[in-house]
Amino acid sequence: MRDLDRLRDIARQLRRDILVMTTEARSGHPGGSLSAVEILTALYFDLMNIDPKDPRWPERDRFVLSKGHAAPVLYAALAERGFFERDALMRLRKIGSMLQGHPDMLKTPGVDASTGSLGQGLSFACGLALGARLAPRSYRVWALVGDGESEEGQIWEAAMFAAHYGLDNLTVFQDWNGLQIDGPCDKVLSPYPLDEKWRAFGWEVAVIDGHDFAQIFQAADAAARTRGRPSVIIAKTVKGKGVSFMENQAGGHGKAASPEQLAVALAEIGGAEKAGGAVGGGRHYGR
Ligand SMILES: Cc1ncc(C[n+]2csc(CCOP(=O)(O)OP(=O)(O)O)c2C)c(N)n1
Repeated sequence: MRDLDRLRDIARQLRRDILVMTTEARSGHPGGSLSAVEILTALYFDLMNIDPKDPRWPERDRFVLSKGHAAPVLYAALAERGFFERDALMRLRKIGSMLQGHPDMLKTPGVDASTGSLGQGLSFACGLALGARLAPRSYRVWALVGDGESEEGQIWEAAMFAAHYGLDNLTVFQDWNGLQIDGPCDKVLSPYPLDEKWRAFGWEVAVIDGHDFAQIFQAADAAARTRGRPSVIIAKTVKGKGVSFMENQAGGHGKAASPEQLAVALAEIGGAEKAGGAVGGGRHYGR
């Protein structure tokens, strides 16, 4: 039996950490991180077979953050899961820090793929999934792809590849928040309708509310049972979810909250400053 209340508490903590670390860095991408919080919480605190004490365990499930600019949500999940100390979050985007603006698999424990150049991560995930079959190993591969990212042609080449090789150990979440850097995806270069496209490419498709844990688990469990083809879970989300002045705002794509805005945002998110945690850096944001 899954404890969804516990997962909601973790999600709240990840949201707080995303906001605090980006404000501290004075840069980064809170909106596209906040939209994916429930997906990463479900992955790192339930779905994935991982061991924080052994980040390079060969049998571990792999996760590829194909929309690499959402690094803050990945770092928040990894810290909360125990891959590294929470203090590290406060060095996001600092020179020499292991937490760079985009994930670096050579620097950060728990990061399986270096990403940030949109469109490439799904191909990397396909390679990992095919590699599991050839090794053979029983791990699953998970990826998170943006809807704006899906305007990249390479996403669809990877989609074709995964279906051609019947990569049923690959599950993709697509963060359907409707926005990308310059505005609504359907105005910039429409990737819609997403479900019909994936189906046409030979994928098993589910469409869910990406903030609803019950729906995430139902779709992920169904994907794990699917044989002979890869699965995509198209997750309807809200960019900036949880913070009134960040929700559905394309303008804030790569903009951190000011310290004053942060206090308001943390009050809206709720929860408490983490005891003993360095997030807040002794500055006690949001009190
Ligand atoms: C190849 C490449 N082109 C452009 C960019 C700049 N860029 C960063 S984020 C972004 C928008 C991505 O939209 P989406 O995937 O929907 O992300 P989300 O809205 O969920 O944050 C763009 C164009 C990039 N990182 N890589």
